[in-house]
Amino acid sequence: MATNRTFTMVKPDAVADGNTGGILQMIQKAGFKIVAMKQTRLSKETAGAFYAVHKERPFYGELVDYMSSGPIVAAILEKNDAVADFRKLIGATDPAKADAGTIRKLYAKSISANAVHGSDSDDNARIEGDFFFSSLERV
Ligand code: IDP
Ligand code: MG
Repeated sequence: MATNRTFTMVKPDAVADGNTGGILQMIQKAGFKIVAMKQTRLSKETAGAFYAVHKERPFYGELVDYMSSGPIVAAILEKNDAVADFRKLIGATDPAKADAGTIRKLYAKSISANAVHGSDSDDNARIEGDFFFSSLERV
């Protein structure tokens, strides 16, 4: 089914390295419109809540520490087939397995510090967008 919104974050390593602009340019050139965007910083508590679905995974503690280690840029994106097309644009979780031309191939450092987040379903895109943005913060 064609759906039109997804949620992304530029993760702390990519923001710290000055890659926010390059990543946003790739996103816009791929045809995604920015519906909402802000730079903010997650606490351990908010990072833990955002990634609660991964609570039982062995890397959860590392993930929470990493995602609260510095500023992130959060955004809601709009495009036909937004969730699936954005997953294609970012590439595999592990940058060593990401296709050439994907954001993670270009900017990710490791399977943990992998430059960007992308929602994995329409339901999660809505939940994740609502986690960061009020209706007043969207166009
Ligand atoms: P995704 O971001 O490609 O959807 P998920 O499996 O949902 O990947 O994992 C969420 C995040 O957790 C990843 O983006 C990455 O930052 C981190 N992560 C995933 N697998 C590992 C791992 O094996 N070691 C360390 N961190 C991981
Ligand atoms: Mg995921």
